[in-house]
Amino acid sequence: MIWYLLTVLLIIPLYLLSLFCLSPKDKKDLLEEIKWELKYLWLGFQAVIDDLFKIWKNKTDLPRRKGDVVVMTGGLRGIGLEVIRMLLECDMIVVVGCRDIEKGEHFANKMRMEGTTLGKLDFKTLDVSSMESVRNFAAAVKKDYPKIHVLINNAAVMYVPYAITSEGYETQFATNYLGHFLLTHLLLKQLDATGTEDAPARVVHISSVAHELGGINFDDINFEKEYYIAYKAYSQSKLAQLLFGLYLNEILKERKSNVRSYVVHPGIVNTELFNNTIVKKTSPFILGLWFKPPDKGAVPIVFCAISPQAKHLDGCYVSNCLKKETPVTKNSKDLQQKLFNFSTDLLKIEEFGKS
Ligand SMILES: NC(=O)c1ccc[n+]([C@@H]2O[C@H](COP(=O)([O-])OP(=O)(O)OC[C@H]3O[C@@H](n4cnc5c(N)ncnc54)[C@H](OP(=O)(O)O)[C@@H]3O)[C@@H](O)[C@H]2O)c1
Ligand SMILES: *[C@@H]1O[C@H](CO)[C@@H](O)[C@H](O)[C@H]1NC(C)=O
Ligand SMILES: *[C@@H]1O[C@H](CO)[C@@H](O)[C@H](O)[C@H]1NC(C)=O
Ligand SMILES: CC(=O)N[C@H]1CO[C@H](CO)[C@@H](O)[C@@H]1O
Repeated sequence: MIWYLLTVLLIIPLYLLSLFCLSPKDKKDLLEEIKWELKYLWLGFQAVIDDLFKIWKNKTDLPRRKGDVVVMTGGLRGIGLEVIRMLLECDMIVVVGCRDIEKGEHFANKMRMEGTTLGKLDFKTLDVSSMESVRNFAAAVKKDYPKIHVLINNAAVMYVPYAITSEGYETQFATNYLGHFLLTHLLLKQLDATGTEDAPARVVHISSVAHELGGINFDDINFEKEYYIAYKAYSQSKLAQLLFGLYLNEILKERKSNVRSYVVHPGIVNTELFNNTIVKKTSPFILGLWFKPPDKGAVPIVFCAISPQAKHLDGCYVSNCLKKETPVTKNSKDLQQKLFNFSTDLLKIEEFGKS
């Protein structure tokens, strides 16, 4: 804790020093960046404390679901890897969309050697930041699996340097949100055909507390005009996921569909997602000391994906396996609809879920 504060105190003078050697515009941009850095440090601090008090709520049952199919994006490290392990314990078929299939096979062998014998793993190529790759992945999944019980939108990048994908989207927006929006659209029919009234199929979106700092930059979604602050773009992408997750559940209920949508904050978890943060660069041991280990981060995700006890949490934002209210969950109907319309327009989707 002391170290955390010391790190923050160290960073500030460093920033102030660099302020002296900049032009007025650069100064303004840097000040804005510092503001975001501090906002994140404060939010992260609060979230770590929240986890410390509530981690005992980390329960999930692991019901036998022999042969049921889960599709998940990203999962060869961090939280996703632990989610896979738990789903295999339930004897499920886990279809993982990842960029490096060989790495997948390697992990599969390792997991088998470590004693996970149940279930089945299937790796398929997916770069979720590319809409073309998402379409190919969805087609390959549908071909092999007419039934899909759960979709987990897990893959993400955080605080990456500014880059625009070949299709013209800012990387964090494309990876964390838009690719998953499209994937959900493309697999919804399968999910719908699989779910029943008693046991609806589930879509689980992994959002983050970071959504609390975000806004949706509709006029400049890719930060082409505005100065790019990686923190701001990450918040935007995680807010977008939350808004979509909440709205999707409303549409599904309206359509009397047998699919339900959940949004999860896994906690502040020690993974490589933090590679680009100042805390990890300056004092990595803080992560090991204070952050949740990945297997604990996986619990609320698995809970929302398969636990009968989570049934009533559809359409909620879930943290430490509990429903959590934030300003966004309380009051964002218009924003949800605006983003939904914006996204379907962007991707030229005529009717969501009908493909
Ligand atoms: N860690 C936390 O404290 C925290 C807090 C709140 C929310 N979350 C959320 O939890 C989820 C899991 O994060 P994590 O902490 O486990 O992160 P992580 O260890 O960095 O794992 C991210 C995963 O996403 C995959 N991925 C990234 N870009 C991809 C792309 N373009 N196409 C396909 N896969 C891609 C990575 O695969 P590669 O091996 O191919 O890179 C990796 O498997 C994320 O949605 C994150 O936003 C985490
Ligand atoms: C994160 O950092 C570790 C240690 O420096 C490195 O081994 C790993 O490849 C990095 N991962 C990512 C995704 O940048
Ligand atoms: C979104 O689109 C629907 C249908 O086209 C329309 O009725 C609604 O007013 C739009 N909402 C917003 C906030 O743009
Ligand atoms: C499912 C799971 O991981 N449960 C763990 C929750 O935390 C308690 C206390 O740390 C552990 O004993 C449980 O195994």
